[in-house]
Amino acid sequence: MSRALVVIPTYNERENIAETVARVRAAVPEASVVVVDDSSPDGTGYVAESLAAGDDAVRVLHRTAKDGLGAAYLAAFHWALDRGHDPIVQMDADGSHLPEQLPSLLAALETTDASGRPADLVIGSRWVEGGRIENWPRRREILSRWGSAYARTVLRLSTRDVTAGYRVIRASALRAIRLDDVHTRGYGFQVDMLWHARQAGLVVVEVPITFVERTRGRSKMSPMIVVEAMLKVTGWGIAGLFRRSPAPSKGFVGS
Ligand SMILES: Nc1nc2c(ncn2[C@@H]2O[C@H](COP(=O)(O)OP(=O)(O)OP(=O)(O)O)[C@@H](O)[C@H]2O)c(=O)[nH]1
Ligand SMILES: [Mg+2]
Repeated sequence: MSRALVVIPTYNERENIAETVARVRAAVPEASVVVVDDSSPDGTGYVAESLAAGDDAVRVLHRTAKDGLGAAYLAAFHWALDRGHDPIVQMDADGSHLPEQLPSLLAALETTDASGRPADLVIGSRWVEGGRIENWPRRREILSRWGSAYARTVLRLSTRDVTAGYRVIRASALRAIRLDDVHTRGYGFQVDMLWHARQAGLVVVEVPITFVERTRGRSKMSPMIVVEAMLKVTGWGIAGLFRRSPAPSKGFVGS
């Protein structure tokens, strides 16, 4: 039987991982959890193992070195598909994505677009009506909004929040996306997935979330990660001009 799987990538999240996993288990007890840890020097992997030891629904994937968020997710996606999980949830470990909002994201998979097709991919969105951010400096908000607008325009996406990391995706949609073609390892991975979703003609729905900036642990965001994402988006946009691609999927906002 298929079972929802919540994937939580971690790098140095020792102070956050136990609370995040506990809140996920409480909010969606029917879902399994996998923590994907890149041998965090702070011992996050050991903390995750102790959580797994006390709960059959929690597993840990240990990777040998820090290899980026995208690489961690791709490994977890293959792992999830091999085990028949459906749907698959992407969630940060640092408390930014509220586990309590996951039931509404999962429910939004059932919303249909104008032609009656159910959603393949649900985005927990900061930039649709009802979306909120807590504790972000103004310049961080401007950078994120501007980055989303740039990628949306260049890639002709209809999604408002293209870098959002809180997502639910059907197993069938992961199979429809050629994961071997997704090469972005850093922050641009989320945009890369949307770009592939668009090319696969998937139905994308956005649900407003409240995003809470981390209060513990350190961000892994860096100027280099932003630059990598911008350059990649520009490259995909130029490549897209020379390729016939399907009409933009009509993104819509669920309740
Ligand atoms: N496995 C793995 N996880 C990572 C890696 N880089 C980041 N993460 C995790 O991915 C999630 C998002 O990373 P953050 O550092 O919070 O990035 P962010 O949300 O863009 O930045 P902040 O808003 O400043 O927190 C967190 O759970 C991180 O621990 C990585 O290389 N490998
Ligand atoms: Mg974060």
